Amino acid sequence: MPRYYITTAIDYANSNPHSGTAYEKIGADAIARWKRLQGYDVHFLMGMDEHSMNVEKKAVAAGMDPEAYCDGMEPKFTDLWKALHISNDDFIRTTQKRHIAGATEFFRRCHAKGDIYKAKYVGLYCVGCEAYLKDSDLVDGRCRNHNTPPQKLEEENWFFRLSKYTDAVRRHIEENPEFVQPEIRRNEVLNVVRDGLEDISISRSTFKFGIPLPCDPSHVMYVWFDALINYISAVGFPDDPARFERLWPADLHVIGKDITRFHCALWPGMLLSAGLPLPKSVWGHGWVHYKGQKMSKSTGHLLDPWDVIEPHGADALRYFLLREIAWDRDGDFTWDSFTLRYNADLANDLGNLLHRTLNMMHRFSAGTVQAASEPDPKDGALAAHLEGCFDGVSAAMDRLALSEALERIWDSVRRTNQYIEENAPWTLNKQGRTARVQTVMANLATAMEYLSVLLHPFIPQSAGRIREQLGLDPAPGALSRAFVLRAPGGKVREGTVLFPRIETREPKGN
Ligand code: ME8
Repeated sequence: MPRYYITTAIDYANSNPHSGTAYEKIGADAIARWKRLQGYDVHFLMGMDEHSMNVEKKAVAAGMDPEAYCDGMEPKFTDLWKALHISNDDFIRTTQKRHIAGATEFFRRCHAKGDIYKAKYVGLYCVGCEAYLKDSDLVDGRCRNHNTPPQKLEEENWFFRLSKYTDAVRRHIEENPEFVQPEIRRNEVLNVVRDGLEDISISRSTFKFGIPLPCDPSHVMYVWFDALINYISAVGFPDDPARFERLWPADLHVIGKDITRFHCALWPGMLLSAGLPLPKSVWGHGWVHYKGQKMSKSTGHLLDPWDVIEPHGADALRYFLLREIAWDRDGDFTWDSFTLRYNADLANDLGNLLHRTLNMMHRFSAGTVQAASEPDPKDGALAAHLEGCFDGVSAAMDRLALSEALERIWDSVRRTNQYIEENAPWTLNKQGRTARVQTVMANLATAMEYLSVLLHPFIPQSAGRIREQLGLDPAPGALSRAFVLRAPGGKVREGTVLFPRIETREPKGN
């Protein structure tokens, strides 16, 4: 079985996850689930990034030891990921032994290669970015990403000779178009790399919460140098070479657009220095805005995912974010657009389709799938449409066009509703055309099953409920293009409402 190793960014432990960080995990989950359906042996990694100045600050303010503070933060992430049905296989924390061992060994290799040296550095540091800023990163003297003034830092630090890898990284990006995606991110990174990469300070002596450098334990490792290594320390580097060999290089790092440079310039430079292969692909997704404004941890303008999940279910949030915000660009969450999409797509198109199908199965077909003994060209047209949908979804998923894949599926949901209208089983029933009614019902039950498999990566819980109501195992069936009519005899259940219609209801205090 071919393997597929997918990762997301590991979130800073200093604040709760929000709908932007959740969007990333949901998108990666849809990809992981799709790959599993395709038969890949998927390994899906997520985690928490702990050795940051902001984490230490928060812990000190709370009068806590930073690691104990992080222990308390872990469930804020893992509980949410569970509630969202994120199917990660592993969750790494950068304070874990396996990671510390990996980061220490990695550092040693770069040091042995002659790529680490000590020097004095004076620069403007943004704690939000955990990075020194260049003039081009500033707008009116403030960080472009965080709108906060940077701190002037003067330190004698250990540096990583990233400049040495400028040409190799540039060539790699130029020669491997899939390495940085989407195109807009690739162009941004290429501009940065073509300007020349500068050596980067990778240690701190002013702060203690971090991994001590093996060559100088009075310094701790810079949080980005430390954090990027999670992708390999989680899969056996350096202590389990067989596992590492099997899983590395990763097939896909899913990250937000603000951290593409770290993943596509620094990380490849680090890996080249350590003599390790580069990941196959990095996808820098866009931003989720909230009510037209960028979400911000510092101002608290955030959409709390629980405000959607608690009243409306995880799939409502998953569906909205994946459908409304194309995976390669920014998009906005407003309560009005959420309500519109939920009612139109989930409650009306999909919920009604299931409800009508099950209702008619009970009224006209004794709740059982009967033989399709009176076929009609309309059935072939529906089957052809669904098989076309399969091709469209597969092609979109190959390009990681998640929203487009959903668009294709909904096209088929509506087409299946249209099949009901054009066959009008209630009229056929009145006319006593039992064989034809049962044929239509068999086609409908098959279409719903077919759609449930395609829906699984995006709305896994609802796809499972659809299958249960159809009398099937809730786990998704095999992914197969062929529309093969269900064998007679299967029983369906009474329909329950999958997505009750909602009124716009913005939670108080938002
Ligand atoms: O950057 N919309 O952690 P983080 C979409 N620890 N994505 C968003 C977003 C938004 N509004 N806000 C944040 C870090 N993200 C580092 C990563 S990886 C080795 C280290 C994304 O908690 C962001 O781009 O600030 C990043 O990919 C992820 O959420 C975690 O952000």
